[in-house]
Amino acid sequence: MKAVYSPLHSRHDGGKELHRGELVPCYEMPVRADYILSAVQTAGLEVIKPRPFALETVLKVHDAAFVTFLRTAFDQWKAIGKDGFMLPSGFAARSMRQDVIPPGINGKLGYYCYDAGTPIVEGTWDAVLASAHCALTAAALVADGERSAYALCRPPGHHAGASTYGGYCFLNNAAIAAQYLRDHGSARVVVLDVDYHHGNGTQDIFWSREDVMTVSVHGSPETEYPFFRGFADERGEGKGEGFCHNFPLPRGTGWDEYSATLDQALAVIRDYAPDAVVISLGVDTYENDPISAFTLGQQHYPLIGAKIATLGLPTVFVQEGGYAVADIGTNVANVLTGFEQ
Ligand code: SP5
Ligand code: ZN
Repeated sequence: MKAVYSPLHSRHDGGKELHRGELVPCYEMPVRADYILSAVQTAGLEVIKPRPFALETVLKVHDAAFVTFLRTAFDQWKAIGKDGFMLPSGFAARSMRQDVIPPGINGKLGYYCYDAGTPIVEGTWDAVLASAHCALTAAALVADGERSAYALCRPPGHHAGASTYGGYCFLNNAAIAAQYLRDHGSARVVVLDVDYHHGNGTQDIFWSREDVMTVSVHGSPETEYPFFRGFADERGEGKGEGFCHNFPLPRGTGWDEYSATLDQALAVIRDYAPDAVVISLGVDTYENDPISAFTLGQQHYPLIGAKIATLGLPTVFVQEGGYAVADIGTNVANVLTGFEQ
């Protein structure tokens, strides 16, 4: 399997996130990608650079004004004399108007962003676009006939909606990859999200669609981020009704329950009979993850890969979360080698 990697990811660095009432260095840090790169090279994957793609590939799933905001946000920040990192200081919550896009940068931040953990720095857009291009390149490899490909995306993407960002995510790399597969020969695509956190952005993007099913196994939003999405009764809407499946699990979930739930998710996918699958691959389900509460061990990640392989489908792996940095590379590589065996 090929791995797609861009060193531009490191341009997204230097921000802080609000965590339990304190501004702390971001858990989503550049060294994550360094560990993953090293581990997938050791595992024998061939590492290639992303190809460039037209911005239209991104605009198929994201709102144009939102993408313009992401591209120009830091310039607007500098124009008001600021530097460093950008976080919003007010949100369009219930009872606030949703139809007004504020002209100023501080208002815009609160309009498009939904948490205080996802700073933008000067190099963020360069990294975000390169990350999307990694996902698109992996999707193109699979659309052109490879059995599978791995996109080493950083920043991650699955919390980014059509016109919203948060959860360390800006553009939804997995959704962009799924849409690319739809446009290049796959009539039905599934995004299976095994990150610890619910893939609310991916769900949002495909909520009303029957041609892309979203399936997510994650920590219950009753206690876990993103708190307001990811419940089992969310099933999609309109034409998309019945094409969204959520499997929330309680804190403390270990391999036995996780594995049985993943089997249920895979059964739903088999029933749908897609032409291809995109895996939102987070390894924050790991027992030593600093912000998560499942108890999977290193030995379980090859088993996840092997289970995904039983679908027998063209598969695009897209990197999402995982914050136990010393072990993140091993855990990711273990999923990929477990898939290939
Ligand atoms: C891509 C991804 O994995 N994004 C995760 C974003 C999570 N951000 C908020 C984390 C809040 C963690 N709170 C820890 C307290 C646990 N009780
Ligand atoms: Zn996560």
